[in-house]
Amino acid sequence: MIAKTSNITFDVEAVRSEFPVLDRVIYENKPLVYFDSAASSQKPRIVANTVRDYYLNEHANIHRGVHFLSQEATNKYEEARKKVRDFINAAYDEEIIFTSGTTDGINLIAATFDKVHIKKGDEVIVTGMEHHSNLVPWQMMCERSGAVLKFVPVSDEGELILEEYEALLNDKTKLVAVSHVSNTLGTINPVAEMIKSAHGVGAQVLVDGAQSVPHMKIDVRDLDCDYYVFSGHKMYGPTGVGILYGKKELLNELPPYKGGGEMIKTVTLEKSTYNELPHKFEAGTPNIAGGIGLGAAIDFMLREDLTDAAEHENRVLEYCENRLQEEFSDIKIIGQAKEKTGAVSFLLGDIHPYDVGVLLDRLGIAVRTGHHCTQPLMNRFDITGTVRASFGMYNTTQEVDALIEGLKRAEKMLS
Ligand code: 7TS
Repeated sequence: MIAKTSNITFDVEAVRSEFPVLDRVIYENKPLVYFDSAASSQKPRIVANTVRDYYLNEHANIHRGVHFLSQEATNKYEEARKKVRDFINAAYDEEIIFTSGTTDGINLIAATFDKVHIKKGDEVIVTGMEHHSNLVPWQMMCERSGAVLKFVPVSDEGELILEEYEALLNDKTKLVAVSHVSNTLGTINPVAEMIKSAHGVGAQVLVDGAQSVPHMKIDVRDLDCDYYVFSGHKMYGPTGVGILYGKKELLNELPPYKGGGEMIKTVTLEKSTYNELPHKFEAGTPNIAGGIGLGAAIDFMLREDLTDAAEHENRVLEYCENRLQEEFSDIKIIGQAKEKTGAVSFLLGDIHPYDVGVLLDRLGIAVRTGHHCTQPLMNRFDITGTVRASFGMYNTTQEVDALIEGLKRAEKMLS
């Protein structure tokens, strides 16, 4: 099927044909419907083949070898860094730090930032909708440094209350950490505006882009964010690799995170001096295959017009929300923000989300249930969990129809 809405042409069947797993039939005769891309997306052939070819034909350790294979692998890894740089429109290669994922990138900043920027009584702002990965590291940093953690509240619609955010900002605010897109609600936060306000009081901003990079074009220079973190595995790439973008002058101010090979310039028994960016933050042998595979994931994404792909995904999301509301009198959608992408969270009557998830699974439909690593957000809405359907560019409205039929069965059996 070629989806045509307004003037977009997006060939979802051609995209799907790149993902062999989507052809699977499970539990005897149930075609797999994969609605769990917010947890991890599926992988297209080009990514799997690139990783396989690397291991079978190209592997050697990088950056330190004089021999052919090492140089070839180094070139491929560094080419991937440039692809990431261009993909998010960073200015310099050395602003792109390979990490093991979003969690690792946030921990890198949280483990080093206080050493140069925080004194007792300073303030750090996070929001009430953060993934635990963008909350717990800041709690740890504040505990260690004596900084005070402040929270931007979330409205009933699932949006950040921006007046309250503005009121929290003051000259003690040193850092703001905010997700670009909520993994639970799908809310797109107005991060450009929030960054501008934070800079107004001299604070730096880290944006958690785990759920935005798969769904929208990111321009870190346009956003003017200080740090931007994301994971390869949520954007059609391999697991175990991610990116920390940071402004060069700010990364230069931070001390190293991990000590070891690669991150040093000179070492004596007593003391070491440290390498330049990006190597200063890349101690040890990295996930070479992951980095090169992430480059292939970017190639895959750029084959599509990303605006068209996003429009297709948003059409599937909107269709899903509309059908949920039309077909079920007792449905509660958690998160009704004006700007959303990627995911819809809901509750069906008083049926436990876990029971809905198990029944849908038996019908071949993969959704996620529970608190989605956002327990404070669950407390905010006075619930213990939701059912979440999340989307990639390979999902279709026909798959949403299968979800709706599955939910009807669940309602009949479980209410
Ligand atoms: N931040 C956000 C907004 C996320 O959605 C996730 C993962 C992370 C950080 C952590 O990413 P990682 O790659 O380091 O693990 N989110 C989810 C999810 O929604 N379901 O499973 C993982």
